Amino acid sequence: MSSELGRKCQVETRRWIWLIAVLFAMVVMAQYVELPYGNIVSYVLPDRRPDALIDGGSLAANLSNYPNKVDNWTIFGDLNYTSTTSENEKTETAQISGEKSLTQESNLTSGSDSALNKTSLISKPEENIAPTPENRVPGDSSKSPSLPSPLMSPAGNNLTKNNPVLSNNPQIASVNNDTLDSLNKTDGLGTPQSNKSPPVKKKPKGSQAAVLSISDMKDLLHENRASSYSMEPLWSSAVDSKVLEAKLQIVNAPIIKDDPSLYAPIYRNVSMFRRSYEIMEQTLKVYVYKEGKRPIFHNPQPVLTGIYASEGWFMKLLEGNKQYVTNNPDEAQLFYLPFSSRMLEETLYVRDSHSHANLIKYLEDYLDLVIAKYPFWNRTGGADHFLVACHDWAPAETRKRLNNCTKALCNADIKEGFRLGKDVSLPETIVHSSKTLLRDIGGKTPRQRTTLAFFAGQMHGYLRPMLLQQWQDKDPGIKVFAKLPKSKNNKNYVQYMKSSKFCICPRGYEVNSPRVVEAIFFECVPVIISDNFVPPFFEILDWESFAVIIQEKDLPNLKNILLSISDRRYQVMQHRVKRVQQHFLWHPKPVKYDIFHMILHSVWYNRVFQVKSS
Ligand SMILES: *[C@@H]1O[C@H](CO)[C@@H](O)[C@H](O)[C@H]1NC(C)=O
Ligand SMILES: *[C@@H]1O[C@H](CO)[C@@H](O)[C@H](O)[C@H]1NC(C)=O
Ligand SMILES: *[C@@H]1O[C@H](CO)[C@@H](O)[C@H](O)[C@H]1NC(C)=O
Ligand SMILES: *[C@@H]1O[C@H](CO)[C@@H](O)[C@H](O)[C@H]1NC(C)=O
Ligand SMILES: *[C@@H]1O[C@H](CO)[C@@H](O)[C@H](O)[C@H]1NC(C)=O
Ligand SMILES: *[C@@H]1O[C@H](CO)[C@@H](O)[C@H](O)[C@H]1NC(C)=O
Ligand SMILES: *[C@@H]1O[C@H](CO)[C@@H](O)[C@H](O)[C@H]1NC(C)=O
Ligand SMILES: *[C@@H]1O[C@H](CO)[C@@H](O)[C@H](O)[C@H]1NC(C)=O
Ligand SMILES: *[C@@H]1O[C@H](CO)[C@@H](O)[C@H](O)[C@H]1NC(C)=O
Ligand SMILES: *[C@@H]1O[C@H](CO)[C@@H](O)[C@H](O)[C@H]1NC(C)=O
Ligand SMILES: CC(=O)N[C@H]1CO[C@H](CO)[C@@H](O)[C@@H]1O
Repeated sequence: MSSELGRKCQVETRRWIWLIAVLFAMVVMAQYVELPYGNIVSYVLPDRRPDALIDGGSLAANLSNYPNKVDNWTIFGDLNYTSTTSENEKTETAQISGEKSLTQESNLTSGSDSALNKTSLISKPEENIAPTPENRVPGDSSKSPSLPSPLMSPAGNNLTKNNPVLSNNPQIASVNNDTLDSLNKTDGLGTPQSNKSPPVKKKPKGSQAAVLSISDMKDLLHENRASSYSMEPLWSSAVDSKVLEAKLQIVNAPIIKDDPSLYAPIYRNVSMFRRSYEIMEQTLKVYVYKEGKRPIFHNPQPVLTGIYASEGWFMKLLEGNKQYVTNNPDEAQLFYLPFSSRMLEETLYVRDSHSHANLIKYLEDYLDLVIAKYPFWNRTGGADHFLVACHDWAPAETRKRLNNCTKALCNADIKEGFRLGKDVSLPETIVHSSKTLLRDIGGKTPRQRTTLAFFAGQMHGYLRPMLLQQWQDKDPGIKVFAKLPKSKNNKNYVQYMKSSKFCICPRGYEVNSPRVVEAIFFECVPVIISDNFVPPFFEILDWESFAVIIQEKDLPNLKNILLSISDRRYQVMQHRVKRVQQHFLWHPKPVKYDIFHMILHSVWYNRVFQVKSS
């Protein structure tokens, strides 16, 4: 009897030793494989060698700080996710009992379960099909894959190193600290990150290194505002004092209590937004350079439909605008470079050349022309100039000589050099027909929305295959498809968007996706899964109040995260989605607060806050 027990014990002990050995090996492996990632850390924290990763103790010691950096609605992958709510939310939901506690919690040990599941799922062989025109779901982007180019450093590292926002910012450093912590968190549980490799699809190295939460982005926005990018104008102009005056008025905006057309909870600061918008209406003048040849310049027509429609519609509506456009550049606060990044690609890209050097050259020649002919760029170093570009390549195409101007970009990726407080996250909108811009708008009431979460689209990038592997046919509430059955007018897709509670917007090849706006269009709460993506109109809208933002690594927890949102909270969010919708709609003739005005406003707003008050 006792000997049997002893034998059992022995077996048990051996099993344990074996297990520990395996765990140890996995941890070592993990660190080995993650070493390249250490580089990015060493750039940011020069005194921390990559192998500091192995010395996890001191890092782990500050795990307790980690939740503080976690944003209210940015979820860091613990089952014990508890939402916090904003001030507004508190009053809105005051009458609701049973709403989750308002404190932020992150159960650091509870991750093991999900992490293990993640591991087993990721190590499955890739089983996804390359996108073909046939399996393209309308409502999906038909983007060209990323170009390998010297400009687009495949490792985020160099970008981080060279990016003034990233490299000089203590905020980022602390994010890196956090990331190290979270790495240890997973490793400590014997769940090797190394199982991430081979990744399902090429995932940029170091992409986990500095994932900015929404609250990190907010901090960065404020810091960047405090330390303006722009130089002193070479000589002063009458418009400078106007812009400065606008800034003072916005900062000292009267508090508005109720404006029926602006629902306060969805804005960062509704008073400032309204004041800024009013002053824009009263004073903003934009000069549109007349130079530039078609079809790349002054040619919105071909870009009014499809996934790049934002740049086409903006160009069309601005060039046709009487209120804001001036023919007198001396009275302009802003200068628009009227090109289409879509037409640039269409016209000049040599198929399979994998180079866009000629595209960049074309834009820079244009800039040289404008610089030589007019004094305006030189006066501010380009700080009062802007461009609006929706193509994936636009950040890379404008990273050198055009860098000083404000860029409104669909591909609003911090890692691609997007500068909070200077650049504008341009909503990517998909337009099927320029005649029926608002067709099918709206959706079911919260109660009628029977599907928990929905996604359909091509397997662009590394994340969507993971989404499908993890959630396809796994759960009746989560409907994810690579391909929906064909239907007239895309009816199936639209029906799902209208009758799902949450619409999943995972990144594609790049961070942006037309789904974010689509979800809002169909009054479905967007679930953004795209690390370092800056959501549209970030400087104005409080995204966490109406959208769910999940880090890519938390994909395995998707369902738990969504289920942790109470019915009441869901209703609040869905109502806000409806209220924010007006800002994302195109109209053949622009209307107040619509997407055209919001784009212009964000460019204006950033310009105003860039001006130095000397
Ligand atoms: C952890 O952070 C706290 C405050 O943020 C700091 O005082 C402490 O020294 C840190 N611990 C370690 C081990 O660095
Ligand atoms: C979540 O946290 C609560 C305490 O706040 C604890 O009782 C519960 O067991 C945790 N759940 C999980 C899954 O970790
Ligand atoms: C959550 O939001 C509230 C109000 O916006 C803010 O006071 C609080 O600091 C936030 N908490 C975290 C952890 O970011
Ligand atoms: C964390 O989760 C574990 C089990 O998953 C549970 O035992 C523990 O109580 C939780 N801790 C907190 C603080 O929620
Ligand atoms: C992990 O997988 C097991 C079984 O495969 C399942 O019971 C468990 O709920 C999963 N955990 C999570 C967080 O998905
Ligand atoms: C990093 O940036 C520097 C300076 O811009 C450049 O010379 C170098 O080639 C880049 N390295 C990589 C690996 O991209
Ligand atoms: C990172 O965290 C450590 C403690 O874990 C702290 O000593 C160090 O100052 C932090 N680094 C930065 C850049 O915040
Ligand atoms: C909004 O901005 C105004 C003007 O700067 C300020 O007085 C007010 O306190 C801000 N409101 C919030 C909620 O931050
Ligand atoms: C602007 O500056 C550039 C370089 O300093 C110079 O070549 C150009 O002539 C200037 N433009 C004007 C209109 O003076
Ligand atoms: C960009 O701005 C800086 C000052 O902020 C200025 O020195 C530089 O000449 C500008 N570049 C161009 C191409 O105008
Ligand atoms: C690999 C590693 O550094 N693991 C550490 C992670 O953090 C725990 C404490 O939470 C340490 O005990 C581990 O050594």
